[in-house]
Amino acid sequence: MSSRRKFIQASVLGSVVIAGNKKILAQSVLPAPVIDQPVVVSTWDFGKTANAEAWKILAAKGRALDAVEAGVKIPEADPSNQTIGYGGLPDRDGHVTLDACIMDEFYNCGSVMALEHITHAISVARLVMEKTPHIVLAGDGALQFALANGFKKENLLTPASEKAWKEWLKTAKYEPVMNIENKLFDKDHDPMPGGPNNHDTIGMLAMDAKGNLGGACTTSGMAFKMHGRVGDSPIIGAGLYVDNEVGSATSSGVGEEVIRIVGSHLVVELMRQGHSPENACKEAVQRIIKRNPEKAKNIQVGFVALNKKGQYGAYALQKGFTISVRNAKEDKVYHSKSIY
Ligand code: SD4
Repeated sequence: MSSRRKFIQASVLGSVVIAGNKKILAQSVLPAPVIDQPVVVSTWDFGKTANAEAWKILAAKGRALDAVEAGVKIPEADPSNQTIGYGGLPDRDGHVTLDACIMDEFYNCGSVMALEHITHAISVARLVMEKTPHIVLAGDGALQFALANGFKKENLLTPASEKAWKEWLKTAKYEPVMNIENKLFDKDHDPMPGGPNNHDTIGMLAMDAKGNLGGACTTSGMAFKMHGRVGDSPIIGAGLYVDNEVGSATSSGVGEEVIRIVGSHLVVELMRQGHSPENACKEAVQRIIKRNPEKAKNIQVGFVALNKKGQYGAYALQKGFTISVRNAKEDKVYHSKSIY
């Protein structure tokens, strides 16, 4: 509990002693967290199936942290998703390297960077959080840790991703293709059937029945990146941030631009100042534009945020960013607003 909260609660208690009236206590305490209102939000339309898995835990009054881990494991194991986990597109040297992080309601967090050969990077990140005195393990050290904890070494490069890499090698031009309108989405911003599968990272935020928050983020990162490149997704504060007093945020898109502004932490701090989740995401996106307006026109970055009242919102640089939402009332994919 923060010292400010302790102070407020102590003050409230003091006023009860002075007033001797229980009614005053009921009117004066901080608003109670929303209870029995679990919700999960995640990046992109494939977040819908991930949300369904998370929802099983949330609906059974489970913990947000467990829900987000279970949720993002779905796309991690899906070979048709070429930007997350098994079947992710490799780096320019042909290695599939994964980035992931997870954060709970107590500021506990864990992360793996440039992890190879393990599908469920998110579960390794959780073990880093729970079993080590550290927050981040990278590369070979992360793999060693995973193997020592019972994970099995796998080949994550599927024939489809290997084929795409060999095709890329013909030109070897590093030009990230983002989910920009007219490239992957039709005029109504719906994913084009049979279109190239270039969805990004899954970032997932949940609030459980107790009103506690948890978040997870996992990706194979930018396709054909330099070997060893790490994006925003496993960096606490950049690709994901959870503050159980305020809210949570996560991102998808060009990680370098998100790291520069410590994007997810920025979104949470803006919510602390009173911005709605959508406005907070918009401000963060505008910060990216301010730094380099020309560059911002040609890349995609999207943020999604969830506050302590269970309100969610999103904003992106480009059209085409979608978020998936599941709660007791809805199971939907929404198109995010965007600047361009
Ligand atoms: C990254 N934000 O590695 C992530 C994922 C991504 O295309 O952009 N994938 O920068």
